[in-house]
Amino acid sequence: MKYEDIVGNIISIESNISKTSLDYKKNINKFGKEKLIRILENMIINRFFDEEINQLIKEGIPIAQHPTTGQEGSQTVAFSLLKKGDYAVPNHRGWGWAIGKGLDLKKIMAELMGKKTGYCKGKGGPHLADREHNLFLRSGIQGSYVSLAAGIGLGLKMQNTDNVCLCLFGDGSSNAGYVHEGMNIAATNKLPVIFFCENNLYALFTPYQETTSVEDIASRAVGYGIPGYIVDGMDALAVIEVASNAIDRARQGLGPTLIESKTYRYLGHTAYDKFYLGGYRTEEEVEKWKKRDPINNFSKRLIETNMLSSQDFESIQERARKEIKEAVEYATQSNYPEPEEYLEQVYEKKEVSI
Ligand SMILES: Cc1ncc(C[n+]2csc(CCOP(=O)(O)OP(=O)(O)O)c2C)c(N)n1
Ligand SMILES: [Mg+2]
Repeated sequence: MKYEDIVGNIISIESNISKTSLDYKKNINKFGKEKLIRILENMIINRFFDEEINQLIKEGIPIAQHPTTGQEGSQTVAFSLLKKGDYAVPNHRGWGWAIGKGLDLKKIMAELMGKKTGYCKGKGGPHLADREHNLFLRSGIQGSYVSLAAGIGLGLKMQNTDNVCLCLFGDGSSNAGYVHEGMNIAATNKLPVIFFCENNLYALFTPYQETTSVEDIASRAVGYGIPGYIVDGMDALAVIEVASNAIDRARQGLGPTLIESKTYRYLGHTAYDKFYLGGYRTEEEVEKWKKRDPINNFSKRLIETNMLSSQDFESIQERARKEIKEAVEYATQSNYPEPEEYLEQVYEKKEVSI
């Protein structure tokens, strides 16, 4: 605001909220059968992959797992919209970002089991990364990756490409200091970054209201001067619409968008969380969210509009189960790295003159 406008006045600042209702039929036609079915496939693979890992853990195979079950309409969908050259910056929650970005299930599973056939030769475990798909590493420092995404965005802008960077973070992590730094830098420099916040109402065992002062994280976009959207994360079609627009905007050099996807994890914070049902959340609350299941919702809409038949839906599920079984076999049969290989890829070998 210009100084002259302030003199003699008190200025109040308000953010306006507007609602646009979704035209499902129009959107289904706009995005087309092939794309929508591929996204549904990813969501189903993600759900079964989670189930399989939970089962492996029960059988005594140690895998660090933060289940995505319930959130497939959210992160899995958003990452499925990226091109191969786009950058993906994930958080700790689940594998929807890896599956959406098109990584190979066999190599994901091998990495999670610490095998040398995995994406990081078994040394990353859940901290997956892959150069070929421009999947940045899954960091353990909550929120830090938001400023890393801004750095990637700056790199992309300097390279003058039309690739974008999609960054995932949770409601709890949204309160870390470097989230503000990253968003401010991205907004100021119009960097091609999409900030995708999954608000699943809990950070570990703490309800959202106890950690966050605002009702909607998306409202913070106003403070950065960028567009902010709240979207139903249980509704794949709504996420496709909002995330596609934000990706297009970033590709066109118009800068970042903050998306808050309201979603819910059906299971615990990790596979070892024993309190997620009836502990820090009521069974009624969990059941209420399950009624809006993202896979049921999306497949129903596709069947209603004749994009998908019930038989096709069955065969997608069969294929997903088969692929996951093959991934487990591949990972189980693969070897662990040799002791002498553990320090490889840690330091670069270089001649130095002193
Ligand atoms: C800087 C930092 N603080 C604390 C933790 C411990 N921690 C791991 S997951 C988590 C909760 C994250 O919650 P949220 O961002 O809402 O994501 P969600 O797990 O709900 O997907 C916390 C606090 C951490 N990993 N890093
Ligand atoms: Mg959360």
